[in-house]
Amino acid sequence: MRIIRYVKENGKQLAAVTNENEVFDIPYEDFMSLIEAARSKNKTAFDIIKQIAEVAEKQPIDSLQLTTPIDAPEVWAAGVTYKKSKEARNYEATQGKLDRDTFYDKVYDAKRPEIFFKSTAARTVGPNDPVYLRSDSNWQIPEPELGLVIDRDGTVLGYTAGNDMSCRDIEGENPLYLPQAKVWKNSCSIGPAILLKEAVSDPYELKIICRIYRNDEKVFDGEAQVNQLKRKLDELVHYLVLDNEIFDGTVLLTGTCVVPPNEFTLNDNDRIEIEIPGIGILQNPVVQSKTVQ
Ligand code: DO4
Ligand code: MG
Repeated sequence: MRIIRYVKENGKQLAAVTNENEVFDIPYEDFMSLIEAARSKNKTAFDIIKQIAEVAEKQPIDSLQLTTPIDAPEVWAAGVTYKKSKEARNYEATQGKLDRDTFYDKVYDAKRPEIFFKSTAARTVGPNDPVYLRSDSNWQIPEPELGLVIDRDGTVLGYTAGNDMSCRDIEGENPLYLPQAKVWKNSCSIGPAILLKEAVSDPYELKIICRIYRNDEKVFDGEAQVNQLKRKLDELVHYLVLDNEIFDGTVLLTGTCVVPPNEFTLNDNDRIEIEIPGIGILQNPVVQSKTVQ
């Protein structure tokens, strides 16, 4: 069972999706209200939804205008958590020479993971919203990642898909440019749904698939599995919350393991699909920032 939000004439409506892709409204304002209601009844969110499902009127998901499944107050991201990401970063940092060890090799093996601030609710977009390209970068890619939805204590409440849009040239020029390589308007998307933690027996079995289309032709297709992660998900959450103040509904992106070929860069009008089976397909068109009015 997964939770979505869609736009209704009178505002945003929280809803649940059955395994048959049928949607029914649930009477909570947002995802955290559902969690709080479950906690106050000593139940899981999954139990509450199952009960509502028995009597609820259902509609097909296709006709709905989806939005972010949660207004995540902050999105944080872990980096260099997969070998594939380390290799791609080494290519950037050595201008393709791969002739020396870098700080990416060090962080991949270090006890402390890389965790950085990625986005705020205002910068984060949902399904079908455009993600923007920076106007001062010529090498940009989507980073398809598993997102953990956590509460203020770091308890994992569910899983979503996320896109950590990245500028490989800016990051490769100087690691101190990381915030500029990672954070700008519409540089992060999440969705289309939150898969409840109780519905997932082993998150390491989740697959992450990324497809990129240009003029309706597929120009990239890649896939990986969360079990290729170098670290444990709990370890990433531990370092995020340690001596930090984290808010209910924060999303932690857990790093990328699907990287397009080094010669690839996103173009205006491309379309990105990030699929995590069980969560759904997060689709976003790509728009060049300077064309945005
Ligand atoms: O070191 C820079 C960021 C790495 C990252 O975003 C990732 O591995 O997903
Ligand atoms: Mg990333």
